Amino acid sequence: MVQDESYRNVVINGFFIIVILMQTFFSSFLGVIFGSLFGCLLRLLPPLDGNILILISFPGDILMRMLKMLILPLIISSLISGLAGLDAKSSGRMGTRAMVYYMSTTVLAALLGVILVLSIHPGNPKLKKQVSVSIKNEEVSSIDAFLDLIRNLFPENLVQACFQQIQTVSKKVPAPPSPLDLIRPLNVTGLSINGSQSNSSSETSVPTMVTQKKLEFKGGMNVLGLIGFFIAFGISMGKMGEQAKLMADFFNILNEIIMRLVSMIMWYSPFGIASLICGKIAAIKDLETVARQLGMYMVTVIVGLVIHGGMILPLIFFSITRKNPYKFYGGIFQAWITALGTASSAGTLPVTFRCLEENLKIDKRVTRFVLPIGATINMDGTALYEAVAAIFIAQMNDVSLDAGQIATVSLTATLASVGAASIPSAGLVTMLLILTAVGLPTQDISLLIAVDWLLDRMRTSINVVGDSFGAGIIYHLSKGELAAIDAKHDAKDGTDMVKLHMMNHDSIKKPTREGVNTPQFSGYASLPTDEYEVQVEPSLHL
Ligand code: 7O9
Repeated sequence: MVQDESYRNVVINGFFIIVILMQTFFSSFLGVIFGSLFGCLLRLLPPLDGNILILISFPGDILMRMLKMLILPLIISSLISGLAGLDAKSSGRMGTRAMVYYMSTTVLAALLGVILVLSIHPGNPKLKKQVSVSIKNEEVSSIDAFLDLIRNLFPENLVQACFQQIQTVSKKVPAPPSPLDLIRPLNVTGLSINGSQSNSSSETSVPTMVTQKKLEFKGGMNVLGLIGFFIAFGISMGKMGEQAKLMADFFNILNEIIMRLVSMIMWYSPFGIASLICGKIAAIKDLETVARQLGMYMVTVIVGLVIHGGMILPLIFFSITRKNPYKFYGGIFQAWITALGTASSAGTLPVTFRCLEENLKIDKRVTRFVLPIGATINMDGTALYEAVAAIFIAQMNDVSLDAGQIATVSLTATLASVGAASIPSAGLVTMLLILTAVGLPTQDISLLIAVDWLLDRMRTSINVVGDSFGAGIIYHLSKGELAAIDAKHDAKDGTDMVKLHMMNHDSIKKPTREGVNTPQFSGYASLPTDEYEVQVEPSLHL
């Protein structure tokens, strides 16, 4: 009978997944169609456009808010419960595998971008003369960005880290007159506090400008700090074993609750995604001019993203797991569309979790550990995009880069994509860092802003695909270790058993007289059978 029930649940789950998938697909399609229609209408009725656009994208805005609302409890509960379910050795190995995968795929993406932009050569110096927009040319220093990243890794206040990060801000200010100037009013060379020199003349009374650096808090979650702390927390908990079981149960249940909320949001998401896509397409102005000026640049980025996401990543996945990567794509389709709609891999994270755990049945210990880290540091699409953008700007300025500079672009694009989430106002700052590293004019970034809304969506979808394939590969490579941990726990546990019927790796199904039955400390998700016994120790004195 239990078997029948399990079978029925599998069918019902499968049915829901297919319904939501179809809804998502059709709603994105409708979003494009209606977006184009509204776009045409708005061009005919210009005075109304601001309000109408806000109304069109309002349901999408609500979807974004709901998804972002879940990020904090989701990453906290998933990192802690994921790591607590592993031993130190396996989490170390899994972490190393994740890092190797993240770094190698990101470097490959940046190199692919460089190869494509050099062979397609979309940049034409004539284009630059046609477009002349200017933005504030801010100064960024790579050493400051790097030190900020490390500072952010160690937040001084965890509550503040949920909504603020630290950033070094440089300002040019007139130097205060030194006592020496008063005594000896001669030509002097002012030395700024960061070591650069600037000329001053007290005779012409032009004040010496010095660069002042200050640490300021900027809005935005300090993801790196939170992730670092909760990884340490989870590992310590894992080491404590049975003593920390109460905490492990707490975070397991918290994670389960959040995943249920995600399932509820999924029913609304087709509507929200349609609205987001529709709003963006309706807002397009002057498509023709932009397409003429930046068409080849967009083609280069999109071809790169398609090759990376459609060929390179599937090939890596196939060569390691020997499984069909396109079937895997079917499982993560919803996450892919959500990334296209939201242009945020962090916002898509709840959906990515659901796709990998529910559709593809990847062990929860793997997804919970690697997905939050992947969403923060693994951005293949961003690395490819930034490499193409930097070399495109060089081509527009008629600057030919030598091999060393091209290597620098590839390296800085890789590093910038890794650090993007930890740098406030990332998009602009990371591009500035790359351009400064090879001495290109930074104000030209403004030329690319016109099409950034589209390319951001596309690169985000590849970022999410990269994280998902990574989780699939790491799961495949870690199966042995996970099974060993399960076996160890099974052997160690006591003889009093409470039989739980767990379906499809769902950890909490039925309340018992003792309260809610939580999953076993670890290993509940990797068991292959639909029904199995979970040992709950009655002698837990906590
Ligand atoms: C793209 F892990 C989480 F969920 F906690 C997490 C939370 C926030 C992870 C990352 C972030 C975050 O803030 N990320 C971030 C990413 C911040 C600023 C810029 C970027 C870069 O974004 C990509 C891009 O612009 O290329 C892309 N839009 O993957 O979201």
